[in-house]
Amino acid sequence: MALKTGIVLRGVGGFFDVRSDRGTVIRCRPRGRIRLDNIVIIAGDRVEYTLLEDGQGIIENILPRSNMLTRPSLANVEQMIVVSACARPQPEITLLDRLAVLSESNNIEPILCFNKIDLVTDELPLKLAAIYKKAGYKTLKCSAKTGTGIEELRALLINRISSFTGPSGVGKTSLLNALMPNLDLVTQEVSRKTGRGRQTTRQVALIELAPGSLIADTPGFSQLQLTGIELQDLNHYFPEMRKHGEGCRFTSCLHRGEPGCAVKEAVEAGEIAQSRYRSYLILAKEIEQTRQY
Ligand SMILES: Nc1nc2c(ncn2[C@@H]2O[C@H](COP(=O)(O)OP(=O)(O)OP(=O)(O)O)[C@@H](O)[C@H]2O)c(=O)[nH]1
Ligand SMILES: [Mg+2]
Ligand SMILES: [Zn+2]
Repeated sequence: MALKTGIVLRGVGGFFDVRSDRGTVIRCRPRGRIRLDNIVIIAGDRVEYTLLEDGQGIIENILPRSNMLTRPSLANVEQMIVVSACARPQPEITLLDRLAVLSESNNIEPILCFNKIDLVTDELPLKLAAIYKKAGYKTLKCSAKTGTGIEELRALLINRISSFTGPSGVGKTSLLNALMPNLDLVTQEVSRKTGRGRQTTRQVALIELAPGSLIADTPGFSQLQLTGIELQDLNHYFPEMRKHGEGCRFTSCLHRGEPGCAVKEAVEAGEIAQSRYRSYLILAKEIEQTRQY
């Protein structure tokens, strides 16, 4: 029987919903051999399957992944929408930078999305958005509540596999609902007591926004130790350091006090934001410390 290809949208108790290349969703189970080999199938996987007469499918092979994120598991993501809230909860800058680095190091384009723009009462969140724009990222200011920026967001998602990520309560699921009002996914108010989200989304699933445009709603990636990143590579995952670092006296410059450091000069001249440089130093230290084991 001829093999067909598709993308795994979600796992459901031993079964997988696979989006065929023609756009239909086929309920599949893996061939026994796959289970015996302990191969784990995750959302985003491109698979080959055979179609049975009853309309269900058997997954025969998993095609090589271009990348894989863990906790939650997600494969073949092309861009990461890093969502933060302008308020409720307050933006966590180091976390944003960490998520941006995590995407860049996995060859995923980060897009910095500042949601809840309707709650803005002072300039701080807007300044924050400007910092990321200047650093070289695509940025977006939006409100899932009023609809501001939603069409702009939609345009960025066309024909790509994207994932929402960011802390609990920033409005990832709400943005998906705003993009697709028929979806009606569950969201929950941020706790008044702690000011934090309630970890409402617990599973990762890919949702089809339009033919060929898939988006994952996630509970946020919790495994955020930057495992697998070498200290000397870290600065390449900060676009503005990549750029300014070309002017450093030493090609191996880590921008931590070496003489003739163009990055340090750019920080002092206000060309690179202090907060970004601080995050770089924090993450660099973390990598050094984990390496000592
Ligand atoms: N004012 C305002 N509230 C928003 C906006 N977007 C989301 N919210 C509210 O923020 C709360 C949390 O939204 P969710 O969409 O559940 O957040 P989430 O990021 O999916 O959270 P987790 O699933 O826990 O990771 C809900 O009460 C939403 O109604 C917005 O643009 N403006
Ligand atoms: Mg959610
Ligand atoms: Zn330098």
